[in-house]
Amino acid sequence: MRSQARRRQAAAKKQKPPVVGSARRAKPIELYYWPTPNGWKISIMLEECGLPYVVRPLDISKGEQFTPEFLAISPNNRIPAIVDPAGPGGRKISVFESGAILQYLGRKTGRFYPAGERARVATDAWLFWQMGGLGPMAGQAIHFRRYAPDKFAYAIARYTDEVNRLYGVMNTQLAERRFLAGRYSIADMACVGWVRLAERQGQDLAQFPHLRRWFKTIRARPAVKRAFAVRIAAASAVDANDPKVRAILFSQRAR
Ligand SMILES: N[C@@H](CCC(=O)N[C@@H](CS)C(=O)NCC(=O)O)C(=O)O
Repeated sequence: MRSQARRRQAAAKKQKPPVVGSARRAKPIELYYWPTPNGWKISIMLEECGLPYVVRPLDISKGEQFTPEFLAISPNNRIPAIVDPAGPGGRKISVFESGAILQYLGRKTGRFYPAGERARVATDAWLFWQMGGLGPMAGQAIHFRRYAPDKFAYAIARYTDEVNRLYGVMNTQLAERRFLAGRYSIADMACVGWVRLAERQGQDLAQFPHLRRWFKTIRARPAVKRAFAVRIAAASAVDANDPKVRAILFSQRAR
């Protein structure tokens, strides 16, 4: 009897404890990050969900997005990307594309990404609207307004107008809803960083009162404040007029 008990005790010692609850979250998610509207989406979601994470700054002005190690995680050579040590089946997973990361974290936590089909469809629609519309158009508006070597009037007008139209779409949607898809969700998190840079896109929030109210509401959330407060000193020192930086960021072709 006694030896049987000893054997059981020895076997129990050998067995690793099941990984559950907070223990499972002991290993933080790695966030490959640079402080830009696409990067902010994910730091906001991680902060909102209270998920432990570590920031891995990836200096896109120095070309760190092209290292083989990073390309294995993010084949599009863009931030953000995450590595979650506790992915599906308890195994590590890496995810790139900010929209896919938001959906992944929403499914993982069950937060800010409603499970009910109607609410999920609305959330997806606004998330894809951001990914395919607001993000790319606002990015081009900023590029032609701030970074293009010449002031191409046609390009500036085209992208500034399109962003203006998109802001109008949000403003109309928000006239009767607190948030884009009804309740606060990953769709709002995807958009807020772009609206934060409205001025650089040639937009005045005074023209969009409902959008401005939405922006102020989200910006006041403690998690959003924490996400915006993540400082990367090297990023503030980047000089977009430095020819080396411009060659890395603005002349990319297939490799
Ligand atoms: N569709 C991508 C876009 C990501 C993106 O454009 N990231 C920029 C920073 S906001 C980047 O990494 N740029 C690096 C480069 O241009 O090489 C996403 O949403 O994740």
